[in-house]
Amino acid sequence: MEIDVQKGLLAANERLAQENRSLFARSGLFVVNIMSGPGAGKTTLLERTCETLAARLNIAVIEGDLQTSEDAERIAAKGVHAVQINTGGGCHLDAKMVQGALKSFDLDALDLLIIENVGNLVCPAAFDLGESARVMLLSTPEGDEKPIKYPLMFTRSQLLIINKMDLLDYVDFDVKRVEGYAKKINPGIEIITVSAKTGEGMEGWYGWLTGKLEKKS
Ligand SMILES: Nc1nc2c(ncn2[C@@H]2O[C@H](COP(=O)(O)OP(=O)(O)OP(=O)(O)O)[C@@H](O)[C@H]2O)c(=O)[nH]1
Ligand SMILES: [Mg+2]
Repeated sequence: MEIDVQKGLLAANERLAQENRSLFARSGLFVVNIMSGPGAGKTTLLERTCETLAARLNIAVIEGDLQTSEDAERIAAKGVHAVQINTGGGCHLDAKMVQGALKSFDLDALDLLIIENVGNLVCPAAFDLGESARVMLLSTPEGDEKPIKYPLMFTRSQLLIINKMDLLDYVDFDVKRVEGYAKKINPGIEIITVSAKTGEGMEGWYGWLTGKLEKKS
């Protein structure tokens, strides 16, 4: 019975995700869903991304959080239009919440929409939002065994960004080990290493993003 309810929920979400996907396609918009555990550095990465790319790309951001509008305020401070969705305790965004937030944007005028999902290593991976690509962030203090403990998120992502590389000397985190685990779970996954704090490696992320945008146009 419980399984049926879960299946029904996911099927209803999938229908709305397809509606979102059609809307995005009609506007030629590239949409990225960024997922990670709490505090891996999603908003920091997006702040720096907005600082660097907003001059040449029309970017908007949807921020998902349990409560507070702190993350949307951090993005708005960079001059980028950001809308906060509060899930009221829910551990992930769903396609309906995103559909509601889309009313705040002129999709035709945008080049890139980035959705920061709720910080959680499990739930967000199960819910399609209609995005063009899923990106997962794993930060070095979280530990290098995460791909085998939380495989779904690694399976569902096209890109893994390993963040907080500036802390590598202080934590037990073997980048090669993570790469090995992640590729075993998802052979097609691309992997880049960055520090959203110092800016190290961020060109790799910008290159990935702009490559996807060019392919789309
Ligand atoms: N040392 C270091 N700290 C970082 C880096 N990126 C983010 N942080 C710090 O990590 C903490 C969490 O960063 P956020 O960007 O808020 O993380 P988040 O994933 O958006 O967090 P939630 O939205 O709560 O899930 C902050 O104190 C950041 O300054 C990094 O590359 N290196
Ligand atoms: Mg955040």
